[in-house]
Amino acid sequence: MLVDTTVFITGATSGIGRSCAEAFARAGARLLLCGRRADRLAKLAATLDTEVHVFGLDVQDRDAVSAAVEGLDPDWAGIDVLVSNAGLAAGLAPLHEGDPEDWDRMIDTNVKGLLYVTRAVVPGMVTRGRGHVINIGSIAGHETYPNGAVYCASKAAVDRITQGLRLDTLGSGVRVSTVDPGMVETEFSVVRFHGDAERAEQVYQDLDPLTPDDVAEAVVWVADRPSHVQVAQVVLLPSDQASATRFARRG
Ligand code: NDP
Ligand code: 8X3
Repeated sequence: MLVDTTVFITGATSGIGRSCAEAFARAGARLLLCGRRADRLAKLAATLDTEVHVFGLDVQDRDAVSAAVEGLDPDWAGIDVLVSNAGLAAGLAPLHEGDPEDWDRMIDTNVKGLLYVTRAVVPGMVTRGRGHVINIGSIAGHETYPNGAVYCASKAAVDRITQGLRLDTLGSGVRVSTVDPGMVETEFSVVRFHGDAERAEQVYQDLDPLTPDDVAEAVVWVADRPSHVQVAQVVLLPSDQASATRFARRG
């Protein structure tokens, strides 16, 4: 059912977004891919056996987001599926000691960036009477963990925005879903720890985290349900994780 559908994935240069691009390409979809590191997108596109259009985009830049979507060639403008994946954690610190620059990056990307992309893409879906928005939330949107208040708040916001969009588009033919993973081994922790790869590696030590391909498989499954089926939410955890804070480590 995904053959020849147009799928727009934000944050496709790495991790879950990149795996989603590969999985949707295997399912026969045509892909619009963005992220800030445009060089990586060009390399990825060359490996995908489908029609791909890539463009550099910082989702924090509201004007750039609307210009990018409005400027799409008519052949690409009919977006069927939006995967709002671009996001990050920055820092892991008690709230009263946190760096406001980190807070700004998380809120500007995970919350405001997702809103800007939603605002740019969804009106076209409503006009066409069909479309599917799949937001990438997190277990962190369901529970707060120590030192992660702002990241968790940003993902709780994604959950509420998803619910709100589902209510506001009810009856329009647009479906709205979230896929909320637990721990996935990607560049996420390197980014969170500002490039400290050694510290990032410790996050995934002595347990089996999800892979970005595991999450992509769930996203494609959500997108591939018959049109009368709307998967509201998928919470996907590694078997070694029971909640945002409880892990089975075999150290
Ligand atoms: P990665 O760091 O591997 O990938 C993040 C992606 O987001 C990159 O492609 C990055 O591209 C893009 N991105 C970040 N900021 C921006 C921006 N301002 N504009 C455009 N693109 C941006 O991490 P993940 O794959 O793990 O993260 C993807 C999503 O999954 C995030 O929303 C994250 O919160 C969520 N998530 C991750 C989990 C995990 O354990 N890894 C668990 C639950 C949810 P570029 O830097 O090139 O712009
Ligand atoms: C990212 C995973 O471990 O920070 O959402 O909850 S975690």
